[in-house]
Amino acid sequence: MGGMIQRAPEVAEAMDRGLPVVALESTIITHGMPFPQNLDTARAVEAEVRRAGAVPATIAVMGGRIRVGLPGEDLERLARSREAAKLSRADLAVCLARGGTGSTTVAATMICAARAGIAVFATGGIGGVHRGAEDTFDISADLQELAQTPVTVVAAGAKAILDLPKTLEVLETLGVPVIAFGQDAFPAFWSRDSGLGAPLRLDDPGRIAAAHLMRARLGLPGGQLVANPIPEKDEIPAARLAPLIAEAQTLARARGITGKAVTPFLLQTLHDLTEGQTLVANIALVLNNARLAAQIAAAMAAATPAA
Ligand code: PSU
Ligand code: MN
Repeated sequence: MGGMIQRAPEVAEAMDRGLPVVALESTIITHGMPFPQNLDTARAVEAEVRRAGAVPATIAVMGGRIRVGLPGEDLERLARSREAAKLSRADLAVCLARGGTGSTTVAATMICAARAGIAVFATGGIGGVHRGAEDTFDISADLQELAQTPVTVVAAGAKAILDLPKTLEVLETLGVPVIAFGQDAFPAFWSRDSGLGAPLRLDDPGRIAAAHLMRARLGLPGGQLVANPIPEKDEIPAARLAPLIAEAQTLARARGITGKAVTPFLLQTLHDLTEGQTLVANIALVLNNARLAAQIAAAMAAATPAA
């Protein structure tokens, strides 16, 4: 992977010593939250990973290179940027070939993390099957990525703006383990309970690490989705959000929002409709995911001999 991937010195050193490292994505920074909360959150998430005993590696493409671990000034540049492209599996190579700059979605972050040798990644919520996908065919590339790239992704479920039953069905078809942490229900991002059961449940970060390693031993491609419910004190009840999500959806359709712009538009609209409450919850759930990811990475490091 030579010069294409540039690891921050701290990340390279931790990996050489077999210490736990947690990958973090950057689309949540450029397209998921407004400035300056995006920058504050990115910094707080990194601090949370450290507090939990792992080294954070925020991933983005800058100047035509995959950066794994961003020094403070680069993180700030990205958070302030209005030009950064939202990169998924389809765009990553073109952006690199052009020498461009972009933030990585869950799918692209998984690819970069795997190439860099990082197995655990924390985000807010994965993309999934959008409502109305039977007409639009809008299904996030995040789902396919989970089926082929060996990274354990810790998220608060899939975003509640999605069609969650269809998202779970597609994940099952693709053979992706969907593991709820510490509860039976599949969480719904801002809320702890989507009303749907999760296919699998584990209560111990060590077991989640063991399941990841077991998949590799079986020769199965792909990763795992760990669905970590938002802390109780931070959640927004699903019933309160339901009509607002419907309203945001109607607005998106009326404005002709399609493709990559859909998720950022819905998140921003819900932020406005709740006077910022969804953003506060989003920040809380990402921090919670960072903590669990660090624990899983620590368990994985303990179980894996240093290279
Ligand atoms: N988690 C958040 N906010 C976000 C995202 C995740 O709390 O904005 C981003 C991730 O990068 C994810 C993307 O991959 O949303 C989904 O985009 P799409 O639906 O276009 O695939
Ligand atoms: Mn999409």
